[in-house]
Amino acid sequence: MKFREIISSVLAVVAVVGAFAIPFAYQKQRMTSDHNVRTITLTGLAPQGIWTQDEVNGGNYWKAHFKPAELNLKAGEQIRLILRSADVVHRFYMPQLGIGPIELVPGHTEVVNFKADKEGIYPYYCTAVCGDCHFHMLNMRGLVAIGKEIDTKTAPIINEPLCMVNITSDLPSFTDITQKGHFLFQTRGCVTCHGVDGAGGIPNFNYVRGTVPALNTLASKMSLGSKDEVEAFTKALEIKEGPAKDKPEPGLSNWPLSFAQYQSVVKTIEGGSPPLKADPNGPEPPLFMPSWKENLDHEQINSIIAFLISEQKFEEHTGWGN
Ligand SMILES: [Cu+2]
Repeated sequence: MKFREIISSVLAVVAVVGAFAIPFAYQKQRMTSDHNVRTITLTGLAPQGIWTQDEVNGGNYWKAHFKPAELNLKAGEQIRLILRSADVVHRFYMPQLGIGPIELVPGHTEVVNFKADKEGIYPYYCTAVCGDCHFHMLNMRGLVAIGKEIDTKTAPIINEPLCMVNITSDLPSFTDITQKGHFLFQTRGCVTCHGVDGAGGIPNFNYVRGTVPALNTLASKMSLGSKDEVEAFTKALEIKEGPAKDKPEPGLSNWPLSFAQYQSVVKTIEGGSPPLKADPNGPEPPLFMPSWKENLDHEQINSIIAFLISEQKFEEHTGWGN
């Protein structure tokens, strides 16, 4: 055999063996690494406003009531997170672990690989306003626990069935504007971020103020200094057209200022406002004030403002010098 023939035979053997052995070795390596990877599938569901690990398909989507995901991970686990949407566009965001925001289009799958090496409990959210139920679990919030157990008793879960109320057709009639405002505050989702009765205190990661602002001191921000002034401003809110700059309400000490502040509150509710970052180079805070102008009309906004100013606590004056 000539030298050249020997070389070409050797090469042929190498090629044949390689063609079988290399994919096999690759497969083997994949199998061993897959073995240590835990795969978790999370599906975003608009009608419940939750993420679920349940299998969601065309057959069970409308019938089933899915269980919110419970993610308890072992410290050090390698995770393969498969993200899906069952219906509309959701946006998955877990800022503390640096995952997302990832847009989830129905029919597509997104995969995120990460190592669960940071012990703690981390929230994740949907940051796309995906439907009426979006807000009711604090913007589709779920929790990932790494090396810890989630205490379901203390984990704040917002009253989920509230979002099932069809707001437009089920809106009860109210004679009292403050009560109507309270109902809207509870059912339209304001409560999930701004807290019960607007008391605030919901953490917002990398937000300059740390927690979502309280709204129960709105009256003093609107320069309403007493219960009487709140009542007077409420009268202006009760008028169908709402307060007007050139129609000062009697009994208010500083109508121009109160009116200007009122206008700025309306502007924020209608247009939304982006949250300021604490660390400018850090991730976007997950909770933000969206624009409500598509979901709340002017009278509804005025009734929410009436409710919020009624929540202000004023110091009692007894008239005896204290
Ligand atoms: Cu959403």
